[in-house]
Amino acid sequence: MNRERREQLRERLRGLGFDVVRFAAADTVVDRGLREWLAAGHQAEMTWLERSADKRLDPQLVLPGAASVIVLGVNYWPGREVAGTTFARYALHQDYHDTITPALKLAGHAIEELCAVGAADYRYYVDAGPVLERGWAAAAGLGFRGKNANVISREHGNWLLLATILVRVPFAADEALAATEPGRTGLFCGKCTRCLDACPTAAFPAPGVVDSRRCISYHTIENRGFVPRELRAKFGARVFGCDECLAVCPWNRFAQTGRSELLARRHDLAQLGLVELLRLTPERFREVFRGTAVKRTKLAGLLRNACIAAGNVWAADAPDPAGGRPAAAAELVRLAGHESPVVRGHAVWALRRVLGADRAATDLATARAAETEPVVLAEYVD
Ligand code: B12
Ligand code: SF4
Ligand code: SF4
Repeated sequence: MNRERREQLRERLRGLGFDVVRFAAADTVVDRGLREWLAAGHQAEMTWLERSADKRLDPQLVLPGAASVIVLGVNYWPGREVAGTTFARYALHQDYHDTITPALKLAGHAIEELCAVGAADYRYYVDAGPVLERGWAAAAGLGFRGKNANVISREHGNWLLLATILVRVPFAADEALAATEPGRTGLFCGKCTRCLDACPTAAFPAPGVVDSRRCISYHTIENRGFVPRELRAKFGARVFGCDECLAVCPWNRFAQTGRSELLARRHDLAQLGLVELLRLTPERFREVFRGTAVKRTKLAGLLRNACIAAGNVWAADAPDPAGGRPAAAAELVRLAGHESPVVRGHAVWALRRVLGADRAATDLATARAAETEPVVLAEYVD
C-alpha cells in the first residue's frame, strides 16, 4: 500500500483524537523475552498472560493474514501536576478503555473506506487484547523502551496510553527510532538510572524488566488477595497504581499537554481523602467510581489498599499536622470487622502501625466486647 494512502489514514486517525499514529509490518519480531519473563514468574497471578502468550507472540493467531500493525498513542499529560499520589495519573479519567474504544471503531470505518476492505480485515484493541503493545510501539518508532519498561515518546514523555489495530493491509512501515539497535532497552536513557533507583519496592530485577510480584501497580490493581507484608510499608499513600518510575523520568520535560479528546478527566478523584476512602460504602463506591478504571479493584480491593495507605500515612512515628489519625484509627477498627477477610487482615495490620500493637489490641478487644466488630485478632498477628 503506497505511502500516500498511509499518510491519508494517519491524518484521519489523528483527526479522531489519537495523538500519535504509527505503522509497523506485522512480520516484525517484537518479542524480547516474554516466555522468559513468564518462566521467571514475573507475571505474579496474572495467569491470563500465560494463557494468551502464543497469541501475544504471533499476530497471525489473532488475525490470520495480518500485514500491518497500527499503533496509536493517547497522551494523558494534563499539562500540570495534579495534587495527590493516591491514584495513578491515568486513573484520574473515565476508564480509558471505554473512551478510546469508540474512536477505534471509527478508525476501523476509516480503514474500510480508504483501503476498500471489510470489518473482518482488521481487529483493534486497547490494553486488553493479546498484543504486545509496547513491543509494537517501539517497533513502529512511537518511542523507545526505557529502563522503566515504559515506551517513552520524545514528544509526549511517559504519558502515552497505547492501542493497536491489526490489519490485513500492507502499509509501508514507519521506522523505529534507531534502526541499528531498535530493541535495546534504555536506548535513549544514557547513564540515567533514576527510575530504577526510585522504585519504592525494588521491582526491577534488571533494567526494563518488572517483577509484578513486587510492583505496587500490580498489587493495588490486579492482586485480589493479601499483599505481601514486607511490601506494604513501601506503598506510601498509593491506593491505585503507581507512577513513580514514570514520573522521575527526565524525558517528561518534553511532554506536550494532551489534547485529551479521547479522555474524560476526573481530577475530582485526586481530592478524595484517605479517611473518605476508608468510609466507602458499596453505594458510594458505585457512585464515585462508576465508569472509571478504579472500579476494577471492586470495593474490597480499594478498602484493602486504603488500609495500607492509612497504615503508612498515619504510622505512629509519622507527623500528623492535619490531625487525621484518630478518625483513621476509628475507621480501621470498624474495617477490622469487615466481611472480607482481606480487608480485615489489612485493617488490623494498619491499625497496629497507627496505634502500636498494644493499643490496637485494646481497641479491637473493646470493639469486640461491644459486639460491634466481630474480628478475631489472633488470626492476623504477625
Ligand atoms: C501486564 C501489564 C502490566 C503489569 C506488568 C507490567 C510489565 N512491565 O510488563 C503491571 C500490572 C505491573 C503493569 C503496570 C503498569 N502498566 Co501495564 N500493562 C500490562 C499489559 C496488559 C501487558 C504487558 C506485558 O505483556 N507484559 C509482559 C512484558 C514481558 O512485556 P513488555 O513489557 O510489553 O515487553 C515485551 C515487548 O514489549 C517486547 N519488547 C520490549 N522491548 C522492546 C523493544 C523493541 C524495539 C521491540 C521491537 C520489542 C520490545 O519484548 C517484551 C517481551 O515480549 C499492557 C497492555 C498490552 N496489551 O500490552 C499494559 C501496559 C504495558 N501498561 C501500561 C501502563 C500505563 C502501566 C502503568 C504505568 C500503570 C500505573 N500507572 O500503575 C504501570 C507501569 C509499570 C511498569 N514500569 O511497567 C501501558 C504502557 C504505555 C507505555 N507508554 O508504555 C500499557 C501498554 C497499557 C496501555 N494500553 O496503554 N502493567
Ligand atoms: S510502577 Fe511503581 S512499584 Fe511498579 S516498577 Fe514502577 S516504581 Fe516500581
Ligand atoms: S528515568 Fe532515566 S533510566 Fe529511567 S527510563 Fe527515564 S531516562 Fe531511562
